[in-house]
Amino acid sequence: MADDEVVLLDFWPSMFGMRLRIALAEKGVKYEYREEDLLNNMKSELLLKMNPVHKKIPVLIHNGKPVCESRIAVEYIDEVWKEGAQLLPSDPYDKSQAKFWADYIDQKINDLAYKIWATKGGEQEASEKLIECLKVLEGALGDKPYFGGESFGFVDIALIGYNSWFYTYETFGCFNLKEECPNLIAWAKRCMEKESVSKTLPDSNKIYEFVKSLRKMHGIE
Ligand code: GS8
Repeated sequence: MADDEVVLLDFWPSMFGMRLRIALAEKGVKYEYREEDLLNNMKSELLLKMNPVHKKIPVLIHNGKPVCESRIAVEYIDEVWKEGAQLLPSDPYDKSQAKFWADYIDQKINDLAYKIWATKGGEQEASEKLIECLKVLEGALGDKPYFGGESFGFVDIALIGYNSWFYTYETFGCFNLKEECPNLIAWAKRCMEKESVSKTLPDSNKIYEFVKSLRKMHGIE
């Protein structure tokens, strides 16, 4: 796989993009990172060509061929680069469970989180619902160090990018996740000890400042 050409179309605050960055780091894959200017809605020709259906980042381009949708791309990375950490379990049942929880994350978290920071008025209800979902995830984690058990994997990758956004949700939603979900926060801290994660996730304050500027742009503040 040494001659592979790997390009990632991404946008720095994206928790979806972070998934691919972490997965590629876990596998030790070298790639070219290309930042899309989504803030000014200036999508590159390459992005429009590689993801003509959704026109969204992240897109993994492997030897000229695009893989869209972050969960699908993480699974692809796991299958193509067998060296490095295994991200999805081989056991069919365990794999189904990992996919179930990653799907739960995508069905629930982002929409609620968006309502917290991008709207005025609905923050409290969305915050309560988000905390409920995070508690469900905390239950799924149980006493294990990572969602899949002893090693960092697919569900951890699906969720951990949100850790850089939690401070923003807490600030605009007026809640404290360490009080609400202490085990989940301990899990996030554990994940942050991994280089693939700590080197990928932007600083929480940088996300907060970014969100404040978005709110200004959209006339929320
Ligand atoms: C979501 C990607 C996405 O929302 C995935 O890859 O998992 N289900 C997809 N990408 C956003 C940026 S992150 O919020 C995006 O590219 N938005 C541009 C647009 O909507 O035009």
